[in-house]
Amino acid sequence: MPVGVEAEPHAVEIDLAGSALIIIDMQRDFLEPGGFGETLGNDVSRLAAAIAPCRSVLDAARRAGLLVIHTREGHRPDLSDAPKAKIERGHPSARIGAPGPMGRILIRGEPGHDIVAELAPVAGEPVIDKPGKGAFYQTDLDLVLKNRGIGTLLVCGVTTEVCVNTTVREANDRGYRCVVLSDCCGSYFPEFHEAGLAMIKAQGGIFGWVSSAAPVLKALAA
Ligand code: C5J
Repeated sequence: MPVGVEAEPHAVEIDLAGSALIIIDMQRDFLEPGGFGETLGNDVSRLAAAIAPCRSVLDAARRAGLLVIHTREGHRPDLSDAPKAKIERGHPSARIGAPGPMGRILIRGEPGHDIVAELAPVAGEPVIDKPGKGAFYQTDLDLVLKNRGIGTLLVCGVTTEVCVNTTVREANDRGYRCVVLSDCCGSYFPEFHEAGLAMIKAQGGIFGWVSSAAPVLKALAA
């Protein structure tokens, strides 16, 4: 039985049985000092506001029996899946693979690659390790979703204009309906957060819908 969720550019009907919550890259490397985000010169404290709303939606999704998927951006320890162009980009204080206070920067298995404690995955929740910004690129996410009959994604995570937007665009092209929860996303740049959300819901919802935690919590409790 579909439930209505207040959203922009207009309310959206969601079939909970065919919906999944996907939490993008809520990793220590992006949210805590000493990780990838900080090496790029960002104020990582700006992302902390997304944790509590994400946690509320995560708890509600678990209670409602929704499929919950977590993603992590990162690379193999030998960097064989890290494009040279990505490693050499810009002038970070430490490059991908270099040692840092949370282990090697953006490397799988290091403490910085972990999802923050508040949102840690539990048994049975798929964790998708991705080498790129989009969660579909070089991963089995599409297969996991198809096998579970998922057509709608409730999308949370960081950063709004980078990995959240890239994943939503990839999902939209693959036929998924995406509802992005504004207060469950975050950016180092408040103006990019707003622009990232605006681009999704513009033109009648060209990439999907934008809602927030409260209407989704209401729908999940229904
Ligand atoms: C970035 C991400 N910003 N998860 N990654 O490099 O958005």
